[in-house]
Amino acid sequence: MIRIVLLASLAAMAQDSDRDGLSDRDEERLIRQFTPRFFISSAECDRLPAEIKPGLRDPIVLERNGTIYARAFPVPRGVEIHYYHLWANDCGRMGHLWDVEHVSVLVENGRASYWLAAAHQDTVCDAANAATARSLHAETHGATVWISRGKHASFLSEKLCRRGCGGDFCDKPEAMPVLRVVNIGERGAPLNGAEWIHSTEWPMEQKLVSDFPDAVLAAMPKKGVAFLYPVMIPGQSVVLGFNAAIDGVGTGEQHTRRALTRARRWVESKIGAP
Ligand SMILES: [Ca+2]
Ligand SMILES: [Ca+2]
Repeated sequence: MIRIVLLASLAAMAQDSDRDGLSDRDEERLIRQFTPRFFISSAECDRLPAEIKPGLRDPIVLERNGTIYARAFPVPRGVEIHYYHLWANDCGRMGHLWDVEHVSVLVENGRASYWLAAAHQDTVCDAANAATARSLHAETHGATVWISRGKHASFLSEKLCRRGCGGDFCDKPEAMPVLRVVNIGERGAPLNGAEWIHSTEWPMEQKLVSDFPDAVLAAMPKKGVAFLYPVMIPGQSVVLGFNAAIDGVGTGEQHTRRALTRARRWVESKIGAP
């Protein structure tokens, strides 16, 4: 009997429900250990990240209650963890339904090595910012992340929170309560009812890729927090002058994707493709 119980508990420890090679137990431990500390504006117009109704193909908001969704998966250098804050509305200027935002961390040998905060991802205003975990003093626990009011871009430094084409503000920051962190599993095996990761109503599925390919690691700042694609900044300074590009995010999709592709090709020509 004892042996049967022991084998059962060992099997539970090794269980890998989302079939990515990382046990449920390790995923849960790492997700909990590295959950960031989020700050939002006290004037935030969409209140808190949303809890999404489980088990449905398309997202439906259950409540705006500070639920964070996470994903942990093995990569050649260790384990990558994504923390998604899903907002029912982008309520900045020219807002829109659904706002899928995230922060990532690369964990190597049990310690965080790099943090990356996505901001206006895949738009001309892309302000992805990154840092070594050491420079953030966040090697063994979550980094501090500022979320811009209404637009919900993520920043690893409060000071950088104005560069997403001038539409980001991290004013009157206050600690955001996190109700729970839910593991969404993987693309082929969603967990906890996260079938909505495949929905075409929001850009969730395309974010289920690694944020730390070799080209990104090569562009990482040695010290402090920096924008990951400095090539974007000259273009952003132009649109910052008109203070309007942020309004076009999500509407001029073809244009922004072409611009992003051109910019990424430039980066890759300098530092090598991923
Ligand atoms: Ca797993
Ligand atoms: Ca996983």
